[in-house]
Amino acid sequence: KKWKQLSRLQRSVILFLFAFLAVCGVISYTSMGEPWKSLTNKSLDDQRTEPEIPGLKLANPAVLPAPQKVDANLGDYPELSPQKLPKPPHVRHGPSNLQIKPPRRDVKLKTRHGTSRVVEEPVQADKEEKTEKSVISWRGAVIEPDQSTEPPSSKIKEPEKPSSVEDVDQKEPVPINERQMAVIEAFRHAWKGYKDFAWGHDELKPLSKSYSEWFGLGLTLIDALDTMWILGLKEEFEEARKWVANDLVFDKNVDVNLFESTIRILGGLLSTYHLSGDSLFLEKAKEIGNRLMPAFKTPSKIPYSDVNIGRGTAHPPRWTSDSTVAEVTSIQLEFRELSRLTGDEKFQKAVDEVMKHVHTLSGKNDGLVPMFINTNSGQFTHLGVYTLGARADSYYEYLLKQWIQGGKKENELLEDYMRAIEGVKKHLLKRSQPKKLTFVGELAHGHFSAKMDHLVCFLPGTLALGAHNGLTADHMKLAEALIETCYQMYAQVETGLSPEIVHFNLHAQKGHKDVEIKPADRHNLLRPETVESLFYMYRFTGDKKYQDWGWEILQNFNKYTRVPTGGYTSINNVQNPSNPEPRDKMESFFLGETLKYMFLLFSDDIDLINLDKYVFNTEAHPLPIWAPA
Ligand code: DMJ
Repeated sequence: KKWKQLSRLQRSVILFLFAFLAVCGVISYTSMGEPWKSLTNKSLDDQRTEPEIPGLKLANPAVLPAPQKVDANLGDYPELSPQKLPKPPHVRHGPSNLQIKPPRRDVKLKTRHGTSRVVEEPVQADKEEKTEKSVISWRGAVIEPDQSTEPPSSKIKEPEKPSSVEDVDQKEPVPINERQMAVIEAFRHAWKGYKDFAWGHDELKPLSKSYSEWFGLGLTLIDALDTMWILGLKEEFEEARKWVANDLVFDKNVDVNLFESTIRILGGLLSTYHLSGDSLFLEKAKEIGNRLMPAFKTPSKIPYSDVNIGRGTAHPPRWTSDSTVAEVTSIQLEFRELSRLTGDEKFQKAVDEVMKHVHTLSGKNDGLVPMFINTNSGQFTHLGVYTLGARADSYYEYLLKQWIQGGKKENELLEDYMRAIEGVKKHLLKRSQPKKLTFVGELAHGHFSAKMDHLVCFLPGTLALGAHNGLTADHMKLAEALIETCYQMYAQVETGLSPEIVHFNLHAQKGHKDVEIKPADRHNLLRPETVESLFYMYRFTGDKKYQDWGWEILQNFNKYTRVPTGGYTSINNVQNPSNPEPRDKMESFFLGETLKYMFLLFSDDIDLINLDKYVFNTEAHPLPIWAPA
């Protein structure tokens, strides 16, 4: 009625005003940008992490979901208002955008006398990166929020429990010290040799200035990726990353060992993906993971030792249908993590089946396992021989570490681990003369042998890790005794470097040390196990003697294994300081493990690979722990 009473002019003015307001509204809506868009169903769907392999869903809801974008799960958290939306995740496009945080501008060196001085930093700092808030960083490494292993819900609903983002961002970076600088220097020297004479090949031969191939997959380069990341070697990392992007080809008619390629290549790619957040490494990890799967096509589901990654065929060694027990039971951390990341359950299923089967097998001796298992029958073979050394070692290590990786829920793994350590105490532990060193020997058909491989020196670290995770304090006591023994395997030898195998004296004899070395065993391959255990012992006790022991070992590596033109070499004779007989080979684990553990041992930063967030695979590649304990 009123509208009709208005004049024509008044009606036109009112209509014009309405039209004007409507146009303004549309403009202001569209100019709100991404935060608004992300509230629409369409854009939410776009941002949701797609399964990496089409059509496949998460393997197992009990495990942590694959990393998701921070704003991907709004549907699960309806209480979130648009204003609370986190910043969109950082987008990576390639090498120039790699989210590497260099350690710092100035590296303060704490001298052993407590004074400090400033030296040139090992890598260039990047101004832009300093302001990037979406990046979680710890010294020398970065995790994007979408890489965090905590489910988004715990970050949102329990603000009192700091996430790894807050943990790290609020802390002052811990300066690199002199000993860590020495490790960086050693790494660079080793890398120089590899780069100059073996680039893209498996191993450096530093004396002949050439290389050797094992699988033809750039083994040293891949094994060293995460070490470079942790040491803050940005330029070297980027160069290696380019090689992975452009030259790493798995479609090759080549036989690879399932265990070695899993722990070094798959493990190295997965950990580098976690540290750098660069999806290139996950893509490559998926590819090698898929290419290794034919190994599990056996009558017993116990995998064959060898796979042709180009042809997709697998087979046991020529002379037997057996596989090595440590090999088939030390690929689980990697394949389980690959399932979690891809959502493809086949990887985890295959390796879990092996563990379940081994759990039920007869032929164990108080939890100790034989060294071989048949791929046809699925039964242990060569019964009656028990060692914590070659062919069995990492079976024990992975029992504990899988239990930790899975959030300490898989009781069978823990049971098998606890039983095995009781078996070690009952059958394999003895004391030497004259120093009464506790050592782990071997048992062959009821006969004890006082032989201990250097490989066994992983055990003190593993025992300490178990004790840190709530297992009996006895394990820590044993770890302390055993690491002393492993150190003596270096200290009692002329070069200060351990041989591959020692025999302990059980009876005191005049002029004899605890450690005896047979001519066939006096080589040193630059192995990591003692340094690895020193790292765990220092992390958990803070006792500086462990750092000092590691420092002695590094100096002896420099003295007897360093090749002036670049690289380090295995040696044939640790008992001859005037001629240790260089072997002309630098194993990939020297860069992948030995130098990495050295660097971590000398660090006082517990967030530099926090052991409550990461578990190291047996090749020193850190993988995330799935759920908080
Ligand atoms: C590495 O490949 C791994 O540590 C494995 O578990 C044992 N052998 C070497 C290092 O000695």
